[in-house]
Amino acid sequence: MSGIDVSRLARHLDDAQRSATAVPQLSADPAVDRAGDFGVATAYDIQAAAYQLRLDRGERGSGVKLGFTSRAKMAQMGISEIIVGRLTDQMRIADGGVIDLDSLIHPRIEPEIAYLLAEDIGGDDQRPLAPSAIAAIAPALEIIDSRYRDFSFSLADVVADNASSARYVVGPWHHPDQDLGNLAVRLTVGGRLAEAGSTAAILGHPQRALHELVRLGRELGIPLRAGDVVLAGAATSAVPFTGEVVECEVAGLGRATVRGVRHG
Ligand code: OOG
Ligand code: MG
Repeated sequence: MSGIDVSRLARHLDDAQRSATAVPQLSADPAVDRAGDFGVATAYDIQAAAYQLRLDRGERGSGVKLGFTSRAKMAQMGISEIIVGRLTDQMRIADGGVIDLDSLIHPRIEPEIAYLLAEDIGGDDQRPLAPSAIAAIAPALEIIDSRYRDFSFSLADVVADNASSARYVVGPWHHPDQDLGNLAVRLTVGGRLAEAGSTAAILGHPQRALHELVRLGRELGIPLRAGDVVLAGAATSAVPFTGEVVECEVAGLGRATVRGVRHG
């Protein structure tokens, strides 16, 4: 058994998030190293404990996100395993809304596809994902903000840090009958093209990300509920999020838009 103090590390990362202060990687902490095996299983325990702190403060779970489902993201961050993080209502920003950049450390932004779940999934139910489980699809944006210095981490570090989740924006919902298999994705910053790709970059088809999520959710005991938003993972690299208007446009689905503002 690992002697790692899960609740202490959860509070530590939660404090870093709330005070927008970067901290050293847990994997580089000699105390963590001495305490035992800081592996992915322990990291998910830390993530769950930190998520519980948010719920205890009155935030409500609003869904989950996948990380590293595209080669672009794997290559950018040097990690090649699919990970899951939790979303809450406090992280959600209205489409066209504004994000206070002073509340974040070194935010980056990336284009996403969002699914809206129509049914509870998982638990003892071993059936594969049915098409009826998806209520709607939408273009989305994710703002990630690693709590670690220099936005640099190991696999266990980023899992413990809730997969760098910070904020997300969902564009207009569409009926899920459109095939998401190979749609052009464009990320523009201040009207200029910053990244371009295809939904096919997400595990060949974003739907595969959902199947991976069902598998991982069962394995990790993360419930998926009707009404949850699922972010399938960015199709392109993330870019720094500064005080400009950023748009994610997905062919046939329209766009999600957000603006960053700094007060300090
Ligand atoms: C981790 C989160 C990865 C994605 O879409 O692949 C992610 C990170 O890049 O810091 O959100
Ligand atoms: Mg993402």
